[in-house]
Amino acid sequence: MLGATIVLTAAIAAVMVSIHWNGQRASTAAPKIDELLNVMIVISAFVFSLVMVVLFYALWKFRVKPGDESDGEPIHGNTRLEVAWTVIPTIIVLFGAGYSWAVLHDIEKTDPNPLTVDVFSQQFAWSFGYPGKDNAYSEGELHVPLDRQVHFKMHSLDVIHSFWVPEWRIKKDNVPGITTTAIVTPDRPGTYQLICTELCGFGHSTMRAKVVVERPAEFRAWVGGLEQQVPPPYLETIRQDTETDPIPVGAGGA
Ligand SMILES: [Cu+2]
Repeated sequence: MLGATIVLTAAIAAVMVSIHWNGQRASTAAPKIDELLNVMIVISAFVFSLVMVVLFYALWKFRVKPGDESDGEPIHGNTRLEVAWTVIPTIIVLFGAGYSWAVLHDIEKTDPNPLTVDVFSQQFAWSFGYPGKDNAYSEGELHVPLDRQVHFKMHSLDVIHSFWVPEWRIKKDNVPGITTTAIVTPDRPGTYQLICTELCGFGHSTMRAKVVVERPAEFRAWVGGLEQQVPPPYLETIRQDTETDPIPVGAGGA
């Protein structure tokens, strides 16, 4: 049975691991998260295979013979089996928790010179505030510099939304009344899509924004060309929620 379980695990895991579930990798966290996902896929494939093999073995081996109307044997527990099916899953879950914690700790390490960008979410749109006295502001389009850690400060103006750029692998809820932070270091230039992944109302599926990762000089020029400023009620949201970064774009080497 162990042989069949291992063969089935290998077959399922080979297919599942070869699929690129979240597209290209475009942040420093992406390879670490993919590795974590692959390990979890192998563990899940093993558990699934074990259950299937035991199930089908039992169906085949203990199938009632035609004409057999007798009762099954009375069974009153099996201590060894019960200890095993408690201890082994506990070890698997604790391993998964420890490994996930280590990856999270690693990808959320703060760089000495991060850029802070405010993210405003509302039904059904995204807008962004960039650091500096003028609070440059963009709607529906987010630009960030390449190879610099960005701290996204999330502010929801109504219900819970969720910030997700699949290629960065990072996902973070935007919760009204509090500020949540997502830490991302984009390491691949290009255009991506920011997607809301929290069912937030009628227009949820259309709640997207364009994301552009570009060289620092291009980023500075783009922010410099923004004409809008963060609307005062939004600034109030930031003040109520938490701090904002007073350092202008460019001053910190963006
Ligand atoms: Cu939504």
